[in-house]
Amino acid sequence: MSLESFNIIESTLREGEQFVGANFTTDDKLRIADALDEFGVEYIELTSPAASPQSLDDAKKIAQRRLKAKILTHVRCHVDDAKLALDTGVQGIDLVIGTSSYLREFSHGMAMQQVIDRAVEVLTWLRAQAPNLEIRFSTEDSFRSEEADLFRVYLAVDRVGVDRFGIADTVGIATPMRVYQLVSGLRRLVKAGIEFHGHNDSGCAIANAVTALEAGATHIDTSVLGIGERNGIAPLGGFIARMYAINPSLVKKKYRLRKLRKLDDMIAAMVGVGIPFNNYITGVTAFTHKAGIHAKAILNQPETYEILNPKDFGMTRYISIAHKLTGWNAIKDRADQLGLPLTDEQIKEVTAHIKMVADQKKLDLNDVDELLYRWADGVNNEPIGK
Ligand code: HCA
Ligand code: CU
Repeated sequence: MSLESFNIIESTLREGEQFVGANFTTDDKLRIADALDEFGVEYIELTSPAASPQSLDDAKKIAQRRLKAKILTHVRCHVDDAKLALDTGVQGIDLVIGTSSYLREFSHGMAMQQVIDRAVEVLTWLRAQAPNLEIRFSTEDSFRSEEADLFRVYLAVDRVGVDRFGIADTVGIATPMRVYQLVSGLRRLVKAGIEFHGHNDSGCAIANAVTALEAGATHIDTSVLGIGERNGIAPLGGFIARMYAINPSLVKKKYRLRKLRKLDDMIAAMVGVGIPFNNYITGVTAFTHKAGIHAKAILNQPETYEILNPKDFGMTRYISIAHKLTGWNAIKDRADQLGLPLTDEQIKEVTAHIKMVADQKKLDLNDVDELLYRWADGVNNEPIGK
C-alpha cells in the first residue's frame, strides 16, 4: 500500500499559478521552488512553457537550478506543447487531456477515439525523443468521464508506456468511495505509478488524496494553502497533517516540517490572502485549547486532545483560560507560570470568581492575571478593572 511510500507533486507553481490572486515574478518562482525543495517535496510542477514567454524562460531557469526535487512541467497533450516542454530541460512532463463529455464538447471538441489517437501520438513521439524522461498521462475531469472511456485510453497509453497515470478530480465532485473505486480499478490494470489531483470545491480534496493512496496511488498533487482554480486543491499543509496523523515518524523523516510555516506565510503574502484562522497546522487556532476539561487533560498529557505535536512543526500550543468555560487546573497552571504561591483552595475560589465575571463581560489574560495577583495579595474583593 502506498501510504508507506507516497510522493508529493507540489503544484503551487502550476495549479497555484491558476489562483486568481497569483501573479508570480521570476524571483517569486525561484523563492517558491527553493522553499519547496527545502521542505523536501519530491516533485515541483511548473506552468506550461506554452503559456507565455516568461513561463518558458522561468521553467528553464528552475530546471537548471539543480534542486533535489524533480522538476516537471505540465502541458496539454499536443506535440507542439510537448516539444516546448522538452526544450525547458525539465526531468518530467505531465500531459493532460480532457475525457469528460463536457470537455470533449465544450473545450477541445474531440471524440473519444481522437483523444486516444492523440494520446498515443504524443506519447510515441515523446518516448522517441527522450527515452529517459519521466512521462505522466492524465485524464482531466476523470470523475465525470465514462469509466469505459477512461479505461480504453489508459490501456492504449499503457501499451505505449508511461511512468505514471494521472486521475484528476477537476471539479471537486468525487468522494473517497469513488476515488477508491477508480484508483483501485486502474491499479489492477497497470504497473505504472498513479497520481491523484483533487479539487476542493466540496471539501473532499484531502480525504480523496489519502483514499487514492490507500487504493494504490503513488503520487499526490498539492499546492501551498491549496491555491488553484476556484477554491483550489489539496493543501500541502493539510495533506501533511493527514499523513502525519497516519505515520508521524515517516512524515518527520521525509519532510522538514518546520519549514511549512514559512511556505504558508510566503505564499499568503505573495497572493494577497491571510492564512485562515482554522488552517491546518499554521492557523492561529490550530493548537489552541479552551474548555477547562480539555485544558486539564492537555496539561497532564497533550496527546489527549492533540494528534499533531505542535513542536514537530515549530508551533506552540496555547491554552485559553480567560473565559467562563475555564477550569481550576488551567488557572493553577497560570498561577504557577506567574510564580504565585496560591493554595488549591484559593485557586478554586478565584476560578469561581473568574467564571462569574466572565458571565458578565469578555475577559482577557490580563484580567485573569490581575485577579490572580489580587488573590495572592489577599485583596480579592474589588471588581476587576478598578
Ligand atoms: C488544468 C486542469 C487540471 C489538470 C490536472 C492534471 C485539473 O489544467 O487546469 O493534470 O492531472 O484539475 O484537471 O489542473
Ligand atoms: Cu486542477
